[in-house]
Amino acid sequence: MILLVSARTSSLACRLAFALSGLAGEVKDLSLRGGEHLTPEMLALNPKGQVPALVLDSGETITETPAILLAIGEMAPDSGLIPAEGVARWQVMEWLAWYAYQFPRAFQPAFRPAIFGPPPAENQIREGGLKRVGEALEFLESRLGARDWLVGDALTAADLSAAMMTTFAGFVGVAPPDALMAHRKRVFALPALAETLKAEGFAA
Ligand SMILES: N[C@@H](CCC(=O)N[C@@H](CS)C(=O)NCC(=O)O)C(=O)O
Repeated sequence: MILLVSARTSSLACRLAFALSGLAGEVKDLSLRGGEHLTPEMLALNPKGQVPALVLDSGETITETPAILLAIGEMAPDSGLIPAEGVARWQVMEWLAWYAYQFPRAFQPAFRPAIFGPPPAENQIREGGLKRVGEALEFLESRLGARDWLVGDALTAADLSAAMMTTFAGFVGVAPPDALMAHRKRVFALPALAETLKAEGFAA
């Protein structure tokens, strides 16, 4: 199994999940700037030309963060990343669907306003994105409350996508609320993540 990623991009949550899962396989870190995700070999594995992508031993490729997190969680049931059944499982899926909707609509205009409109509109587009980043963080904070984890009393895949949003907020200059910083610290402190976080360029 191979997980295709690129450091400090939206493949982070899947990379963290892979590290926590203990699954055997390779993590391949591609340079997006260098176009390594767009070579014929990589496009054959993932015609979307994006990371993350999970190439299974069968040769099939799974893309899209929620689907990859679900696959990793189900292949490693003891990790607790995806609860086995019931309300907790549905709530984790709810968070992953929320992430998949909110992340691009908030962060893409914040990071790359030019793809949404001509130069005169860029600042307004960026501002709109930054506002939505702030709103998404506030919502996350309100649902986390005083708890350690978003669903139940242990870490799930929902916490990884949330920690990624907190991290990316910092990249675009939006200060996350204290509770989310503490939540991300909790995630990043997991010993099983140390090597991955180092490879992603996050200080220990
Ligand atoms: N919906 C996808 C989005 C993945 C995505 O946007 N990947 C970006 C990195 S942040 C990418 O690979 N971009 C390559 C490119 O645009 O050439 C997911 O959630 O997995």
